[in-house]
Amino acid sequence: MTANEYIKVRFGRHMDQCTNEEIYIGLLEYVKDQAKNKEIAGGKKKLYYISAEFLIGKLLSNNLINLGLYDEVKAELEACGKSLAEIEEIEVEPSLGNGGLGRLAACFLDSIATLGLNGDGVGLAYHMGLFKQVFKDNLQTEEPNPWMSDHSWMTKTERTYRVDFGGFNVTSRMYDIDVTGYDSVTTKLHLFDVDTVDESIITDGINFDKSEFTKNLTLFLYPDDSDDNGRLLRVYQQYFMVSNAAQLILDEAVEKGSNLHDLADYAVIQINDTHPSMVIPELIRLLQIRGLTMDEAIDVVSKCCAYTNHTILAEALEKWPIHFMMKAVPQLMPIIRELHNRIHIKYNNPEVDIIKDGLVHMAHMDIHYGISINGVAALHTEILKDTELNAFYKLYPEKFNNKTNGITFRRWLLYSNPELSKLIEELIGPGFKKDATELKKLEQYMNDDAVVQRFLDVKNTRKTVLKNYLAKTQGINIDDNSVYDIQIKRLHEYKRQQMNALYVINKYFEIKEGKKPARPITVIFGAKAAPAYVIAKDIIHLILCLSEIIDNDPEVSPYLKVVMVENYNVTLAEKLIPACDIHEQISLASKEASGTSNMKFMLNGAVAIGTMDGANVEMHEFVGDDNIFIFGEDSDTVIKRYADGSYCSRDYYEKDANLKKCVDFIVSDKLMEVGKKENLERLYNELLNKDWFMTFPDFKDYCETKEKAYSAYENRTEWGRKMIKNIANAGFFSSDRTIAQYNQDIWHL
Ligand code: 26Q
Repeated sequence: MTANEYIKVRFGRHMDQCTNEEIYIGLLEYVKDQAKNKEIAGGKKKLYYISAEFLIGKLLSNNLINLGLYDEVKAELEACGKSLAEIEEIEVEPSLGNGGLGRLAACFLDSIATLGLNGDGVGLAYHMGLFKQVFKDNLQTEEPNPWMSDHSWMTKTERTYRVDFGGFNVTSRMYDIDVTGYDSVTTKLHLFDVDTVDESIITDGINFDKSEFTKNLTLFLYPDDSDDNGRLLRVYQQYFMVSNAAQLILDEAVEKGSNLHDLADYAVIQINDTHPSMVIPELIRLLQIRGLTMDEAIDVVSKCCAYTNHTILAEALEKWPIHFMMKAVPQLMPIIRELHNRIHIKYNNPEVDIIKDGLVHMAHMDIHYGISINGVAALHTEILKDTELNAFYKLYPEKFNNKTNGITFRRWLLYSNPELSKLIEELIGPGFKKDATELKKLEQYMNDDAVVQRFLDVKNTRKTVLKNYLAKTQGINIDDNSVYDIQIKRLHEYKRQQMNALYVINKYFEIKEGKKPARPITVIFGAKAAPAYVIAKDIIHLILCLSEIIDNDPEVSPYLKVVMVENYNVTLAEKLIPACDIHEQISLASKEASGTSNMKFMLNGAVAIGTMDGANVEMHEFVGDDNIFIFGEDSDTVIKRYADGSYCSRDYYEKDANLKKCVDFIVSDKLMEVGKKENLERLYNELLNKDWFMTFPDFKDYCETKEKAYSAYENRTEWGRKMIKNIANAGFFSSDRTIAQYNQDIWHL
């Protein structure tokens, strides 16, 4: 049955007689039906990828592509005067993640299904997801972001579990989303929820009544990227997630014939950062209830669990106070104490203890009682081994391994950039869609100027698409003849959006002084700040103020524009990335575990300006000095500087007149006209007295390197060659490669 026929049966009317809403609902149900008919991945052993976040993005087009229905449905729509793009606008993007970690989990599910592996995702069905960002008076405000409706990708299942907390219990229900592999089998994303969640307890913005956990358990995703505010609710959420996961895992294993002593033959669990770490004591607890001794249960669980670390920021490594645990999940504490005691006696080394100073160190538990610990880029894994987790590396060198992150090319090339996909296919055939390393064949065209021009043309097309999209959706007007310089990621000091803002100020002064750029520059930011992260919100404020000042200055605005897109999310990323010329990957070396937007930009023919951090290091290795703009101090220098405590931002400020001028501008009269004194002064003082992420030492090099990049951009053909070099070498960063490595080294499915 075609989509059109399906819709006719469903609504009694032909597609061209239906509203866009009806067509969307019809297509959603059609696709769900088609997915149901696909083979489900099978096998004795199953992977459970447990994650507090799955930033899946919109699913309609993604599923149509993966099911091989995209062209057909697009044509059917066009035949009745509709475009898939307008139907897609009806779909609401679920915001079930903060950023990189959540989007990675979504890319991984796509690759697991595509590679035909028997693996499911397990997480939570947050009703409001992460907050929706709204700008008011140049400040970020937060609003709830509901996404569930009667017609959604989630299907209610009959599976329910009882989850016990200190003093009360809840009944959960499992909802499933089909994960369609590309021309392959399907797997599942299981999201757990409770029926008692009450959306009416939200008061203003994203504030809500914190007193009744039965009402707020899955209401919101904890809106925090690596700033640990240690909230009790998060412990409740995490336990709810892992208790459901553990019950599901044991039930499915038993259904397949496990006697539970052999659980490791039936299940392997990937713990996505420490958020699901309580699955270890919970499984031990449940196995004891089902008849195993403590010794046996610990032994079984220790063979099933693997942990991925996504950060080296010490403040983001979860450590829960014992009194939190005693309140929320008292039944786990005796088990955690037992796990701790065994380690304490065995190693007699406080550095590797699980319980210290009244805190439970979740990562320590994962490392002692798991089969694997992996970092997410080569440099990151080396830093974990050498410094952050060195004491553990000495105990278990064989457990440590690297799995450099990847992205799904289905969403980030085939769907987001059909023009580029088409050009690539014309040049090297369709093989790259299944084997990303085939992109390497594009290098043969680097000296063919006519082909190079076609890559430049595709970029121009996408720049115009973005221009129109921003005009339509956000009322922002940009010049598609300008160079698009883009930084999109969570707002965090270590990612250094503030350094990019200082560069904007530097450029503003240059233009004022008569030094005009060869071509207008559009600097685009997209970032949400955690609501409680004061300085991050001040940085957003600075960027929005700069945008206003420059827009209203006729001397500067023809040459420079600053844009901060509102409510940056997956849907916006899909528009921004294909249109980008230069992408900013400017974290302080050693701080960004990997980064994944860097890979998406590379694949779409943008050139990076970046530090030797995270996966940038590997990108640089692939493309060489001529095709990426590297600057700044390296991670060894930075790590040493932290160790000896020698950094003093004020020294740099006083010695570098240009830097001083840019920093002082933050608290100038000009800024105060459009901004808030309190916010701007706080940011200024933070930079001057602390600058914990060392923007000042890198600032001069950053400015000079940006000038080099802008000037290289003017040699259009040479730039086109750089674009091709980047696209041709992006194959390694396919999540299909990453997942194949997880399977080979850890999961053994
Ligand atoms: C921790 C404690 C309490 C509350 C919240 C949190 C919390 C929430 C989200 C801690 C961390 C996160 C998210 C981290 C994250 O997204 N890390 C990113 O992971 C990507 C995928 O591996 C990497 O590419 C990025 O470098 C890394 O920053």
